[in-house]
Amino acid sequence: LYLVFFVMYVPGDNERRQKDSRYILRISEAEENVLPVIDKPSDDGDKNDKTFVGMAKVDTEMPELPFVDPDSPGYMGKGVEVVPEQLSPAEKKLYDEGWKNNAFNEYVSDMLPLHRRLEDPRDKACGDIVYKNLPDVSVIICFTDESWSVLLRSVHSVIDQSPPHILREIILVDDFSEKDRLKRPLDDYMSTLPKVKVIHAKERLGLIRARILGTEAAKGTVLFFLDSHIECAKGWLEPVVDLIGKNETTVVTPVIDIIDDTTFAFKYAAGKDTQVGGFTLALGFNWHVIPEHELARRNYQMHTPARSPTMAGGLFAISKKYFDYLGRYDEGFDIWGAENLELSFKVWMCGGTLLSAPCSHVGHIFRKRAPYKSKPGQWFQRNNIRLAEVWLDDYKNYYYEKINYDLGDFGDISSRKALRERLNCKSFEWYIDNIYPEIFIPHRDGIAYGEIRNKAVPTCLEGTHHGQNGVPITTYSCHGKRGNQYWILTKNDEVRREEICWDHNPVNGQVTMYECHSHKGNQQWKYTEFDQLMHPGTNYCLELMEDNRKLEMHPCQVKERQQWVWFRGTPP
Ligand code: UD2
Ligand code: MN
Repeated sequence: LYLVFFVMYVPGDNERRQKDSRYILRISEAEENVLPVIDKPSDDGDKNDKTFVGMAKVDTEMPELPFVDPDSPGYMGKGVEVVPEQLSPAEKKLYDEGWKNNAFNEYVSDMLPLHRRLEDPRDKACGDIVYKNLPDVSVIICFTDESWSVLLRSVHSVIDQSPPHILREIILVDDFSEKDRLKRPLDDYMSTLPKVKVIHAKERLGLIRARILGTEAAKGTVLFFLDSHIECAKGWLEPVVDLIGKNETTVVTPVIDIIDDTTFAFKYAAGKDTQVGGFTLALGFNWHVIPEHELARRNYQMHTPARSPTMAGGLFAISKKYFDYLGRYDEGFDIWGAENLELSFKVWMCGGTLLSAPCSHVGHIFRKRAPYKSKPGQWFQRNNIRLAEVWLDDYKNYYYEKINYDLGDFGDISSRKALRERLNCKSFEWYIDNIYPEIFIPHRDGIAYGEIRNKAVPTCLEGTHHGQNGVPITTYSCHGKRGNQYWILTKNDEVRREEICWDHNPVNGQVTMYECHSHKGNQQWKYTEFDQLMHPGTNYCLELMEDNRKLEMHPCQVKERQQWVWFRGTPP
């Protein structure tokens, strides 16, 4: 394919031709499994390069979609409300079992057509872009005991929404499911779809090793990994594959929209194409708004691919050759977790680029709990320790402190360390400084640490979040145990704990706990020379009311009820 690419290359200006043909030649000369050194900087995909005519002849023909009744439930991505109290006892039983087995509403999924139609979620500008660098793709979907209707809808949505000449195959890796339906009946069903192959693992591999098994069978130039509870929207494939076609060391994620776990409404999370992946030093993945420097680099165009420090993990594409070069995943990772950060760190530290393609949308069912039998705590922590040991350098200590240095037996990591050495990857510090400078690092970014005590009454400010934005802060007797009374005042004028910040609600004046957005505004706080906690947006200060419990925002005055002191001030 690269050879075709080379032959069909139409020269642009001289200098560029020289650079690019050298790059292409090196790739075509490459030995198996050894990626050539690519001295061309990673393509950020912001130039819509018209000098390429592409690798394969562009055939924009799409498969003909089967008829779907506009009156069918969930049509155009609409949600379906089912009131369990109104179901017959037999149906209610199905409804409950659906939730129990899947941690989403399988009962509703079973009502929806397998080829349901969705709205086109993309930014208008996306529809006009012509993608020309389109190598063929192996889609890899791993699953364990997935819901039948959800799995089938995932597979059909891939086939229905992909140009056939790009989609080479879909590899379904059954990670040792117990449900009988996912054995013979699944094989029979899929045998009617020529591009779909099913591989049954002989033991439970966990999603990480299951993906590796799928990779080994894959024949496409690009691997596109998907979870088994997704729906692809119109035009999902080309914007992603094109970026890899242009540069083999670019790894790309689609925008992940939300399929509601209860109603199956497809929600084009408008905010999601303004966000990229981040993480905390406690090794939690999170989303964060695209920082100003990146908005500027993209000329404030929302349809331009955005650099993303990390990926959520489930939905992304990578060149097969590059995935092999990067050592795929740590095969010592069990069941679930940490592989998304491992690959993200590796891509950036070892010379690649991770981009989010705003014109590509795939919906995913986000669950509130994992449906797996064993406890996530055990394997997840062990995976994280392996990750920290190999990639985090001294930064690993933040995570280790969090788990009280309880490292246990995390197995042999020498081959992973050797990989990092062999690929000559940069330091974690380089990654933080250059790729994710927005990350919150307590000792670097804090000014004051500890509990916040009122001067009039020895009561402390307390706040919880637990995944819920907008919970007001309260007061409680000081307990001196950090926890929910531990606060950090930052150089960026925030009062925060990890990723949660004080947020001033303009409607009722309450101070609430909210995910930090780092854009000041309602999360900006000044600690004044009179020890007041002042919100510059309103010029009001936090005051302890006469009942010694309630908190309110009031015009600033120098009085003890508006004075607060930071105690026991050490960084975490
Ligand atoms: C997210 C990712 C997921 C993975 C995980 C961290 C998204 C949308 N999802 O969690 O892909 O990166 O973070 O590891 O970014 N599975 C198996 N064998 C197992 C366990 C799971 O095959 O032992 C399958 C499972 O059926 C599913 C996929 O792996 O298709 C991901 O699992 P998940 O949906 O529970 O993970 P999720 O979305 O919570
Ligand atoms: Mn998932």
